[in-house]
Amino acid sequence: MKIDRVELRKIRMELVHPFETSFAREVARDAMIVTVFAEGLTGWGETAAMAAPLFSYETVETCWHILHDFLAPAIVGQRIPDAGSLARHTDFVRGHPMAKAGLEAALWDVWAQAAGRSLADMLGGVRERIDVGVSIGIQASVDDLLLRINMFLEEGYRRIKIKIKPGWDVDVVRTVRAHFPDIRLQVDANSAYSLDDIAIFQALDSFDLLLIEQPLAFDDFVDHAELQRHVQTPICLDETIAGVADARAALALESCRVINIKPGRVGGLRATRQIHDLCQTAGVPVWCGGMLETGIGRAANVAVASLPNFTLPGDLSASARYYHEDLVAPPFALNDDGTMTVPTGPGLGVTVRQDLLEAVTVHKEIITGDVA
Ligand code: OSB
Ligand code: MG
Repeated sequence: MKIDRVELRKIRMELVHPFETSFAREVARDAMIVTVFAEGLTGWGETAAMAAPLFSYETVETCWHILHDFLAPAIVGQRIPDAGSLARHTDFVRGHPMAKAGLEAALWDVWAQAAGRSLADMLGGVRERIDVGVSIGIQASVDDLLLRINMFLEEGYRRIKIKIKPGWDVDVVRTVRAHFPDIRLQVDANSAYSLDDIAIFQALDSFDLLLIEQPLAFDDFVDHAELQRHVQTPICLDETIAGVADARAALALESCRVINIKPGRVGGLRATRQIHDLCQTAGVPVWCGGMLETGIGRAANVAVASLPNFTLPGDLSASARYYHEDLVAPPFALNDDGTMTVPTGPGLGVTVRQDLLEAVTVHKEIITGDVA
């Protein structure tokens, strides 16, 4: 595929409900959308970085810088038939996996459309419907949290994840478990604790949690391995796994027993597949995390979640759980059995609502490769 031009845009989408983690309270999602034009086809990608460097060092502005000044100019005018060739054009940039993943996603959409195949099919997906869960932020009170869990269970979600932080952990989980003894439940600390808190995680062992996500530092492998040796519940890494090398390190050091793969965090769909395969060989289950993506990023995540070793429910909720109106048609929705259907049309398998996209666009530029 010869790349004709790349369009970059920053968007801002208001969230239906504020989303609070141990690191921030978000009322809107700032993100970048990448559009690749190649041989008459149009492909779409989304970057996972947020406005501030609180989840990882990348931000919307660093993604803009890296995409605008380095990655897009490196591929415009080039023939790029697959993800391996793309990597040869973009590997010169050290790090910045979120910027790389946004561009790679748009190219995967183009490659899949050119092949007349769905993205899920191109990636090796094996499921028509996926199990999904919902990630619930920190609430003003435990009663509010119980109400929200109840609402999502009634909507059909079959796995609940709650965010924890010091002061909002063991007692909250105990109360949730008392009200909902049988639900599939897991927690996410977003790096809010240290090894001094081992007793908190040992206390969580009594609540039959599926996993404890990213309890310790965002860049740590060693302390997570130590913690895993002292708790029964599987530790799951999110922030720590920013690429294939990190997954190899985590497996070698036994830093976790589960990995949350976010394509946008690990550098893209090729890296996602590599990590998926490494984990499958190691007998480590994976699941697809989320970064409050719009339907564009969500479509790629849903495709990924259809791969064989994605055996735990993903943080892949319906469009309406995040946004009043999503950027794609049809929006993502739950089936009656609480699953989500993997699109089967060519590429992402959903249509981008360009009128709506324009309305949420804050800034855009086209990189043509012509010298200005
Ligand atoms: O840690 O998994 C996380 C959202 C933004 C940043 C980090 C995380 C999250 C979520 C929400 O938990 C997942 C989703 O529903 O998209
Ligand atoms: Mg997480």
